[in-house]
Amino acid sequence: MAKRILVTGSYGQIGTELVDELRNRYSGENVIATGRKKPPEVLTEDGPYHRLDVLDETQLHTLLVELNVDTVIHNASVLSATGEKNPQLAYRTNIQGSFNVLEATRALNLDQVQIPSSIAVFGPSTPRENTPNDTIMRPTSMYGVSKVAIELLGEYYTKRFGIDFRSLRYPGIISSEAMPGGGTTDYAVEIFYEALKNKKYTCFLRKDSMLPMMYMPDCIKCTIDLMEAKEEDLAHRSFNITAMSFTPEDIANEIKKHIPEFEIEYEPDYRQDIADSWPKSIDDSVAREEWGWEPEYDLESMTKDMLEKLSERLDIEY
Ligand code: AKB
Repeated sequence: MAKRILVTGSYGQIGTELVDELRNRYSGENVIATGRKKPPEVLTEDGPYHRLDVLDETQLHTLLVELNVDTVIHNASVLSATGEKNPQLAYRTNIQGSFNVLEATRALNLDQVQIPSSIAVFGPSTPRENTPNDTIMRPTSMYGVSKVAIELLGEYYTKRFGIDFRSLRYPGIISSEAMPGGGTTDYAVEIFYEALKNKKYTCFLRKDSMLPMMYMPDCIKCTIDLMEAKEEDLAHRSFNITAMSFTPEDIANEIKKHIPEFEIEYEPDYRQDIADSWPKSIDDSVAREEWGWEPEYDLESMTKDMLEKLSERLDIEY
């Protein structure tokens, strides 16, 4: 049966490419892009776009009913760095917004809801290497606190009301289309733009800050694979996922293989504290076992592809 999928945060870093791939698979009219702003043209070309503020419960319920939606992917979120600057905004957008989406899923008896989580659910007391799926979650950032709340609320709603809630703990996502906004891992995208445009980059993290990362094609794949997984195969509802781990120095060295004159400097700011509280590497064996997760890109293949795609889009040779 064809799904009717509503995506919030559809013009964000993940939303833009997710909507495009979902429309390829489920046809344009079955994938409803939403957001609070006027959308970029690409989101209105092949399917519907509706303005939606998930903090407005009436508007949310009305849209879900009128458009006959059965699945929601709720991507709208304030990320870690913005969340530290404005914790109140992160609380409202992430916790209240997700609560409204869970409540709508329950009240309207929708088939499934997927709300992203993050490696930010972990904190300084979590084992930082090969962090297991089920371990200590005591984050010290507002973003992390909001993501733990989302996971726990979603799992509570599944147990208490029988809704089908699913969640992926995204690592840093690297992409060549929409820019990320307000995250701690954003450096891993900015570095490519600066390498191509200016051949140098000043990184806001220390050179040895190791973090888990993933290239966008793998991010889209795991999001859709989890959505399509059979519910009876899932013993968990929230999953660690990763594809690679690297430091700013590692990625700079990889870029230098293609752009030898590229230079990097390090000026750590407040985002360093956030990065220092997160895992260096992630154990995603639970996702591999329960729904067959397997990433395709590593640091080398991601860097090569990013530079090719971005240089074409920006029309800069290297
Ligand atoms: C961020 O840096 O805030 C996000 C994340 C890891 O969830 N990219």
